[in-house]
Amino acid sequence: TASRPLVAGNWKMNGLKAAAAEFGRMVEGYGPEMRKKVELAVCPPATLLYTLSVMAIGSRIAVGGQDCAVAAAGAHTGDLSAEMLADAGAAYVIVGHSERRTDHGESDGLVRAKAQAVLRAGLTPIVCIGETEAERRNNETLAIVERQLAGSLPDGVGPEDLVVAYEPVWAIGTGLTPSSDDIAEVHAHITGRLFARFGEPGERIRILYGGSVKPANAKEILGIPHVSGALVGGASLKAADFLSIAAAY
Ligand code: G2H
Repeated sequence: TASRPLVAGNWKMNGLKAAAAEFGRMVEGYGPEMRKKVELAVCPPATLLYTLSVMAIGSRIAVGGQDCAVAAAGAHTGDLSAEMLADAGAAYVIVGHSERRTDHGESDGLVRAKAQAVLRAGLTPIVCIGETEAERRNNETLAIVERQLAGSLPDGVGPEDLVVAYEPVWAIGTGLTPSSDDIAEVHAHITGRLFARFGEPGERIRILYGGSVKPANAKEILGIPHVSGALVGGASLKAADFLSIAAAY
């Protein structure tokens, strides 16, 4: 439920069948004590989604997709709908990851349509936003984040419906992270915008931090006010690292 923080792994385009063994170690390591404190989710490539969702039965690690199409079905060769991801066992779908925005030119409007598709399928979108290095240098971070939020989030959502992930583009996969003060400033700003748009429930929408989260910095980052979890890329591929990040709670 939305009351616990969420640590979500984004495997990106990594993971062959053998990676299921790593997921098995995550399932084993996610014991009752950890479950009380933190929700875990893993977003593998879609080819592994069904396999992992079957392995996850009973463990309560959620699985999710990394993207989806806007339409529910039809003539869209190569695309996967949110309904298909739901059918394969997904509970979450990441939308608007910066790699999608960059590699596939996804606009805020398209990301919003995808988030709506995820909601239509009964799943929870994890909507990603974040500034580039140039935008950070020009002191545009808060303005960019505000614009992306306004354009990418569907209307009428609350803390049970949707998760926001703040991922500064320059911190993704680079080993660089903003200072804790900078993360705190952006998360407080996002919280304020969510309150302005959705009222009091908006303030309880979980806001994950993403970008080079690893066991060594998890405790500090997850302790920052208004950070209600993490979206973890590279460090989510190994069960030991992923569980050690979750253990920061
Ligand atoms: C940011 C993150 C996961 P990493 O993209 O979404 O990746 O943790 O490898 O920086």
